[in-house]
Amino acid sequence: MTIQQSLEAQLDQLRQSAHSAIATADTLERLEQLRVNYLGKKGELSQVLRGMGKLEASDRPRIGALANEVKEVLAEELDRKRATLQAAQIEAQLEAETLDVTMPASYRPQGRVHPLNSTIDRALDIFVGLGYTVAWGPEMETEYYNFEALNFLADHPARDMQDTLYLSDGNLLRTHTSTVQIRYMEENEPPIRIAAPGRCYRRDTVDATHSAVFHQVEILAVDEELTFTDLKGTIKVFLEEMFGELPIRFRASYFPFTEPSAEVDVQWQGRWLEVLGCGMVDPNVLKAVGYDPEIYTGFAAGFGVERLAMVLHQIDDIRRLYNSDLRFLRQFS
Ligand code: 2NL
Repeated sequence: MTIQQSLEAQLDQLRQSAHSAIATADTLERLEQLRVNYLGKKGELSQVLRGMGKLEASDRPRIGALANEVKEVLAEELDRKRATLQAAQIEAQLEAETLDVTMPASYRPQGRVHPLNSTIDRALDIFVGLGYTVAWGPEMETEYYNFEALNFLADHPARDMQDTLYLSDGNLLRTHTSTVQIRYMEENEPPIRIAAPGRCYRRDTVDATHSAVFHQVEILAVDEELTFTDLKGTIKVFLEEMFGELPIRFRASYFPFTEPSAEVDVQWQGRWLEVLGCGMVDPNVLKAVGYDPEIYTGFAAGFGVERLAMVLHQIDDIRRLYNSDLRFLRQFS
């Protein structure tokens, strides 16, 4: 066999083995390895061509052309195979990243507004509709804001350690949201109309109708020439919006911070039920915040949110409102 024939045979052999290796390559890495092995600088084709030095000069063009043809054919096969493998790779990636929109969603229970909050919200909506502004204040208070400014005498029983939660530093947990109204009056001149909702505390033994933590909404209006009639009209509108049209009655009562004072009952499902307290702001309270009681008068009212929610929803035990039993709470929307 001549050198020329031997080279031709080698090139043919190279082409065939490369062809089947390329056909069976199943990764891009493997394909690149084949390219380097067959067509790279130190690859098999280069090694065959090194043998061309021994050829007659007249035979070189033929073998050269043949070598070029093998190189081009293999390069083209490599390109085609690379394109196929790349497409398959993208296809596999898309397959792996597919979102299954039919998969069941994770369960997220729907929350509801707590009956205490919905009662507060309803009351505030009514007062905001009447032109009142909602005011907030701290739950930890001083004796001054909780008692003195509200005309409680120094020896009033409510100030007793028996009834009020005092903190070791001499502060206390507010027993009503009147504190918010005192603070508001200190900062604002009449006319004012405010509603003060919030959490209150008292030192009490818990039973079906008492809780050491409870909520209150108080309202306060101060202006020139406000009378008890304005108070009665406001309370009537509020109770009618809260309960619907129903009989109401005012009974004379006593609070340190109002004079005169009254308690209000509604006739609800055949029985008279007390739902709030109210009165004309005591002149001593107006003086304490720097308002002139010769110019201004005011009326105020307060109610316990728990009691109102219990009446509205026929709840028999206040502790249900604090148990966080979802079977109970889910009944209210
Ligand atoms: C009740 C009675 C009431 C007030 C609260 C008040 C506030 C100021 C001045 C005067 Cl700053 N009065 N608030 C007045 C009358 C009654 O609440 O039974 N609450 C549960």
